[in-house]
Amino acid sequence: MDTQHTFVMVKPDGVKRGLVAEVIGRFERKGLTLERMRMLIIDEDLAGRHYAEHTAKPFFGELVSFITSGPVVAMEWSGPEAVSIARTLMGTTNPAEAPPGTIRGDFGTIITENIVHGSDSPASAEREIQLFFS
Ligand code: 3AN
Repeated sequence: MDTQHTFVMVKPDGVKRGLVAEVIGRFERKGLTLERMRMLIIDEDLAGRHYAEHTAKPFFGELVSFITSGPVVAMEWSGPEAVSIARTLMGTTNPAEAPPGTIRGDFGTIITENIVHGSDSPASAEREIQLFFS
């Protein structure tokens, strides 16, 4: 199985609630490898580029103001099927529907504040890793 790389980010709500170690621990225990990690505050320009595919969505403004509202922890993880494994560990986008045992299912309630971001494809992962680590 080929090694994949993926981009995962603990969002401002996850950092504020002290869930950084919890998120990292789940990825480590699953068997993925932490390659790079960086704490930063996202500015509007980076937020717009990261969420470029959502520009036209009605929730875009809310998305940008939330993701720029406090520090985030950006990470690159690697491993076999890392992109889909990360998405499985996170749970579905809406925490109200994410099953228990997933990060969003265990810790979230509302869709805007869903604790983590994870790339949805290897192509997105490459783009997002570039955006945050170069
Ligand atoms: P995911 O993060 O699971 O890949 P996307 O890419 O569809 O989900 O959405 C990106 C982010 O936009 C989500 N993490 C969530 O915070 C926010 N979002 C998605 N849908 C909505 C919505 N209907 N209302 C408010 N925020 C939303």
